[in-house]
Amino acid sequence: MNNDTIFALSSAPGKSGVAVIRVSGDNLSPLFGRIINKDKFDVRHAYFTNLKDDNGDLIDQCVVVFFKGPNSFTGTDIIEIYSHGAPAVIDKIFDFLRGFNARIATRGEFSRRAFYNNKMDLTDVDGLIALLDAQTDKQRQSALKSLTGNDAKIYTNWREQMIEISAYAAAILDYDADDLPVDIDKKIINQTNDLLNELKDGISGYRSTRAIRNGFNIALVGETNVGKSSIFNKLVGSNRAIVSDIAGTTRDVVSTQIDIDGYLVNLSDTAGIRDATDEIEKIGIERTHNEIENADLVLYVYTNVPDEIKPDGITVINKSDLLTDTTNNAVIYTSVKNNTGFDELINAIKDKMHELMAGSESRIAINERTYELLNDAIDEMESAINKYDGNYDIFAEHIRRGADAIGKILGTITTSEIADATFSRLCLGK
Ligand SMILES: Nc1nc2c(ncn2[C@@H]2O[C@H](COP(=O)(O)OP(=O)(O)OP(=O)(O)O)[C@@H](O)[C@H]2O)c(=O)[nH]1
Ligand SMILES: [Mg+2]
Repeated sequence: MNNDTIFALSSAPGKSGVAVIRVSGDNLSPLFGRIINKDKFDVRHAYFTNLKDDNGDLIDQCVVVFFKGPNSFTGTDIIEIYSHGAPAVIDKIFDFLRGFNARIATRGEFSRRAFYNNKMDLTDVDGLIALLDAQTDKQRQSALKSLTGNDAKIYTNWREQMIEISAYAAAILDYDADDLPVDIDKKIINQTNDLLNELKDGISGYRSTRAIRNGFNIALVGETNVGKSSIFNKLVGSNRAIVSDIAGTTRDVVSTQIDIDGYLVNLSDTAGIRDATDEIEKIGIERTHNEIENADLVLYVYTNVPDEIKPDGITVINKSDLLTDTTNNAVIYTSVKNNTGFDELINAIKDKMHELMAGSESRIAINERTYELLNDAIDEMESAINKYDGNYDIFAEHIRRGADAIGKILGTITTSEIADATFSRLCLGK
């Protein structure tokens, strides 16, 4: 691994009180000595310095810290420079660093170094990506769990068990029964079954993890003019969607993100469903149907209690100010006009979200990448068990392939495409 000297702005670009510039490389002691103008210094110690260019002109007053590899984020030497957060200062410091043969880092290059220097595995990187994107508290918690190695521990344990099982299976082929533990074949099959159940349990949290990471999709659906857009605006807290008494006002999906109870929610207002003759409205209604399919939760809006209440989703009876009977417990009555029923509606949404999340306090956080690989591992283990006919050769091969799939999740077994795809999702300076 070539650890040439790279640098990047680690804080957000633009004007700020303090900017953080990170430098990574194999031997940064001379550079650090030059920055603080001292031959000897302590690691992990904050030094105040008047940073000067080669002409002796002051660049900025900075605080700098030296982290000696391998005890650093990347495993290489790292210098952190805290300067004033002005674009002109940052540019000048970048120029200064270029003078020391350093180059600007590519996207995700710091984390890539951490990965190749065994400071992070790919599940940690997934966690870091998710943490940097976290908008809500639940997202922060879930990401931190991955980032701090919770997932890696579980995957590593699964992989080790698979390697052990395949090693035993191979031993059955190679050794006399007398030399092997009693009932070894039964034990292998039992352990494989137990492990398979654990993996299935882990993957079952995917839907909720996805909902936490990407947001919970909630769609407002119903006939025209029942007040979907009015409810949408009420929940969002601003007049995002057009409201009018003309049926068929909303013709396209209007979506926005809101925070309900710490969960990120992608709320969509849709075109009212009716037998439209207008071409554009027809397309809008088609989109409504797509939105229902993608939704984790549908709010069905009416102005009267329907004959049939859909068991999934929440049934909302809006314009309750026009009703005399508002006593049906299976529905939520709202009135945008009188501003009533919205606490009940929000509570019902929270309950539904918690229902969906229940049992999903899954042990691992799963994203699209890990979901596919975990599925591969499950398929291989199922094949191993289903195709087992006393022949351990094929059995062991399936388990080995399962272990490889888990190895790919961790990045222990890695193709550069997997790593590249992961790191390119990070920003500069990470
Ligand atoms: N009385 C009463 N009128 C309401 C209420 N909510 C909405 N309205 C009115 O009903 C009309 C339709 O509201 P919208 O929010 O545009 O209805 P929509 O379901 O989005 O309609 P489409 O986009 O055409 O499908 C508007 O004139 C609103 O002011 C309510 O709670 N009570
Ligand atoms: Mg509308």
